[in-house]
Amino acid sequence: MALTLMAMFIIPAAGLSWVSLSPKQPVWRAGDRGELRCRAAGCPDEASFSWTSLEDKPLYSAATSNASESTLSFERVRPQHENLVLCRVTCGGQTKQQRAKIRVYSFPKEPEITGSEEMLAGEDNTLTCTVPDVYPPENLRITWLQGETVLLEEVGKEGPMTNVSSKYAYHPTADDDGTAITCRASHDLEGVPADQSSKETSAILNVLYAPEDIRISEATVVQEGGSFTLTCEADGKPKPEIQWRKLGEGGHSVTLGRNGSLVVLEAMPSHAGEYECEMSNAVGRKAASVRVAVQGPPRNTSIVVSPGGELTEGDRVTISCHSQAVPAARVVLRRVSDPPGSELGSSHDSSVSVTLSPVGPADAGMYECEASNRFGSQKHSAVLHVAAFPLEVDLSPGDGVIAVEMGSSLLLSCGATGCPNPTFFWKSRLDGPVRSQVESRGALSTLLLTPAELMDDSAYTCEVHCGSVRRSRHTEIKVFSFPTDPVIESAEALVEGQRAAIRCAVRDVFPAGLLQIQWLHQNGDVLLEDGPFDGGLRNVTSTLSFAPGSGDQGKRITCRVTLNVEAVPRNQSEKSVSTTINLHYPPRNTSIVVSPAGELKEGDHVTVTCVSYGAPAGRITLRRVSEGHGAHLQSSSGTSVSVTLSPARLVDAGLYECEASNPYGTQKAKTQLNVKAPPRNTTVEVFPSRQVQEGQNITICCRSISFPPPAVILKKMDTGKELYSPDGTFLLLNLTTNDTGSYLVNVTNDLGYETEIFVLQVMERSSSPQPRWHEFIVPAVGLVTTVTTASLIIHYLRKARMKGSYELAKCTAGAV
Ligand SMILES: *[C@@H]1O[C@H](CO)[C@@H](O)[C@H](O)[C@H]1NC(C)=O
Ligand SMILES: *[C@@H]1O[C@H](CO)[C@@H](O)[C@H](O)[C@H]1NC(C)=O
Ligand SMILES: *[C@@H]1O[C@H](CO)[C@@H](O)[C@H](O)[C@H]1NC(C)=O
Ligand SMILES: *[C@@H]1O[C@H](CO)[C@@H](O)[C@H](O)[C@H]1NC(C)=O
Ligand SMILES: *[C@@H]1O[C@H](CO)[C@@H](O)[C@H](O)[C@H]1NC(C)=O
Ligand SMILES: *[C@@H]1O[C@H](CO)[C@@H](O)[C@H](O)[C@H]1NC(C)=O
Ligand SMILES: *[C@@H]1O[C@H](CO)[C@@H](O)[C@H](O)[C@H]1NC(C)=O
Ligand SMILES: *[C@@H]1O[C@H](CO)[C@@H](O)[C@H](O)[C@H]1NC(C)=O
Ligand SMILES: *[C@@H]1O[C@H](CO)[C@@H](O)[C@H](O)[C@H]1NC(C)=O
Ligand SMILES: CC(=O)N[C@H]1CO[C@H](CO)[C@@H](O)[C@@H]1O
Ligand SMILES: CC(=O)N[C@H]1CO[C@H](CO)[C@@H](O)[C@@H]1O
Ligand SMILES: CC(=O)N[C@H]1CO[C@H](CO)[C@@H](O)[C@@H]1O
Repeated sequence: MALTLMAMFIIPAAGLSWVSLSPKQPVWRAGDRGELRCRAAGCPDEASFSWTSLEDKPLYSAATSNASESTLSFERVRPQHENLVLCRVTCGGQTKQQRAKIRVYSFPKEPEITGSEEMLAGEDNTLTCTVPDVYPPENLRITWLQGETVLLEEVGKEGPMTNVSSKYAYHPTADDDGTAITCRASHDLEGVPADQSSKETSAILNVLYAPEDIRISEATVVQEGGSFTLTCEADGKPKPEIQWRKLGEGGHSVTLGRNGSLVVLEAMPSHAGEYECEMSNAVGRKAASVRVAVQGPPRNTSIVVSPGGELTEGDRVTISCHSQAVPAARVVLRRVSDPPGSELGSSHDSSVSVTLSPVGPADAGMYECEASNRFGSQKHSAVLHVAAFPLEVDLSPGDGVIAVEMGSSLLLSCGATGCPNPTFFWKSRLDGPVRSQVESRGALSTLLLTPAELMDDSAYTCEVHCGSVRRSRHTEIKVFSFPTDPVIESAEALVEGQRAAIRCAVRDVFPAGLLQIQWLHQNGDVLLEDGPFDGGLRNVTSTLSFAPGSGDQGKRITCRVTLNVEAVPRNQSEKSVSTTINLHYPPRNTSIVVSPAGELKEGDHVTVTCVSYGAPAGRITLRRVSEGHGAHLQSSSGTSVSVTLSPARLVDAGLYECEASNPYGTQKAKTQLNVKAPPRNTTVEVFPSRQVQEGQNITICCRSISFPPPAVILKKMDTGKELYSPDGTFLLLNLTTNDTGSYLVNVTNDLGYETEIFVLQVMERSSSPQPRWHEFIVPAVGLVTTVTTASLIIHYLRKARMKGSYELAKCTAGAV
């Protein structure tokens, strides 16, 4: 639009000679008043003025004009007033124009430095330099200077009016304190007057730092009662505060004053010590110390026994003496009872200690410490109590006499209590070395006697040494030998009434002189006391001469052997052996016993026993005697023999005989054994024949097996007539025909009966010839057996199956 307007008005005109605009390139300071004057020359009339902003913003001002000039004024110039301004003059149709470029700057105040007021030494401190209300900021240059040295240069950033600032990191030292730093600001916009273009400010650096470089007075030595002053100073900002304290032994501090100097007018021993001066300010603290020695006579001299209390021998004890003295005292530690001039220890530095290890009762007593320096001396004493070792010795087996069987082992244990490190010594009676094995370990020592021998028979002493203490225990060892039980030996057999010797022997006895042998009868009688015997190790025998009576049979005789050695337990010191009197005599009371007793029947079971009493038992024989012949049944050595009949048979009947014999004699016993049986196997024989002629005689033989012997009855069956025969033989004389008929033979004993029937035929006398013998004899053969008892006869009748095997005994025709 403006350009369009311009084109419209650039037309040559007459009358208006020129237009001036001044100033053409004003540089105004913000806040000042500024004006542009536009004048027209050559205009006859009243010229017309117009002001136009050529930049895209208002003019922010109004013009005042008269006929020849116009004034555009800015009461208070501001940056927004910057513009390219056009003044157009119109005069009589003629228009002319001029342009002016308005520039504004602002740089009203000196730079301002902050951050220098409280700087910390040794750290980065930020210093800030601020230039307020600068325009245009890009024309402002800030320069940090220290003396002539440029530390930093910075230029502002383009923009509206602003406060331009620069930060500078400063790392000061204590030395920088009080020095100046300058911030220079220069505005290099063209047109800014020289006296306006540069401003600067200086600031004094205030650097804070911890106390340093302490200066403290030197170590002080003062005599008691004198005065001393301690001084202390140090650099530091802010000014350090001073605090004095005395360092106590336990680290306790005593504040004495807050003054640079510490004055003590009258020094006491308690003033001695280390004094610390502490300097402190807000930034930090620092301390230094100084020793003060107060010279004087030794003080607080003390003797200390450690550990305290009652000491036991062998302990380790330290006796120390300390004195407080300046100058250092010579301290001497001695035992009061020692000769003058002797000392246990001494030193020149106020302290001495002596260690007694191990301490003994001899070390007990009063100890004294004397500390001395040129100002005086001081003594202190302490008593040392030392108890001897509470040594106890125990010997096991205990005190007294110990009996040890030869060949066995004995362990003597010697124990020590109340002693940390005992030494053991074993001695035998003659103070000689001990043969046996000694083993000592710690608090125990053992003496092993193995195997115990006669030479070990001695007294033994276990002596224990423990420091100053010696204790011993004794024991006496008696070796004995009594290994076996006695043995009774009899050379010959004891025979009633005959005197005989019985020996009791005991082997390897020691000491035989203490051996006692006693012979005792079961009834309590002491038969013999034997002993003492010859000493030494012996085989001992005692002989008892003894005539046994019948009443001694089976009684016991005891040989009691006693070894009267002290301390041998009774079950080892007394041994005995017994023997039973066993008298010898011939067999006695020999008898036969049949069991079960009473009547014996065939088929029963029966035992026949023969018992005999003899010593020694000898031999016993049982036999059966029948018809003069002895049948051996059983024999054995011992007191009895028996046979069992199972079952008993008739043939077992007979006389039984028992014979017992030993070297002293023989005895017999007999008994009859009967076996009962009812009649059986009855046979009847008629001689000469069952067919006879009238007038002849016949013999009837009845045989039967039976015991007891039967009664035989012959009965004629038709008439009932009976004949009795005790022996089974009937003699019938002068037979008649009437005798013809059947006959019954009844054989009876108390166990039963058996019958037999036969027929007899009596023929009338005739001339017919007699039958021949052999016809009758051949079919029957009789056998008669006589059993032992003479008065009774058993008819043992058997039908022979074999001709000629048996003999015809009693019942012969001729004998009838
Ligand atoms: C216009 O004003 C200026 C100053 O204000 C003065 O010097 C000048 O004479 C005036 N011109 C006329 C024609 O009045
Ligand atoms: C410039 O600094 C002055 C103080 O010096 C302050 O009042 C003003 O607000 C600052 N101006 C700007 C733009 O920061
Ligand atoms: C210390 O304090 C005493 C009195 O309190 C004063 O007389 C003296 O001058 C002080 N010394 C110093 C170094 O300040
Ligand atoms: C020395 O002894 C005195 C009293 O006898 C005592 O007050 C003082 O504290 C002792 N000193 C030390 C350092 O023990
Ligand atoms: C005792 O007798 C036995 C043999 O019977 C023999 O070996 C032993 O040596 C004897 N003892 C003594 C001490 O004579
Ligand atoms: C003796 O008797 C004691 C107990 O009284 C027993 O311990 C020991 O074994 C016995 N000794 C013999 C050899 O019998
Ligand atoms: C032996 O017989 C006798 C009588 O002769 C008698 O006194 C004694 O007791 C019998 N002995 C025995 C063991 O039967
Ligand atoms: C045989 O004799 C006995 C006793 O004498 C009798 O009891 C029995 O009856 C007789 N037997 C006969 C068959 O007669
Ligand atoms: C009778 O005797 C015979 C032999 O002589 C014998 O064989 C038979 O057993 C006997 N009879 C009785 C009952 O004993
Ligand atoms: C024939 C016969 O021998 N008769 C005798 C029988 O017995 C008597 C008496 O013993 C004798 O006298 C007979 O001669
Ligand atoms: C010896 C005897 O007595 N004989 C007599 C046998 O019997 C006859 C008749 O019975 C007698 O006449 C005998 O005298
Ligand atoms: C010889 C004899 O005595 N004969 C006698 C047999 O028996 C008859 C009758 O019983 C007698 O009359 C006989 O005399």
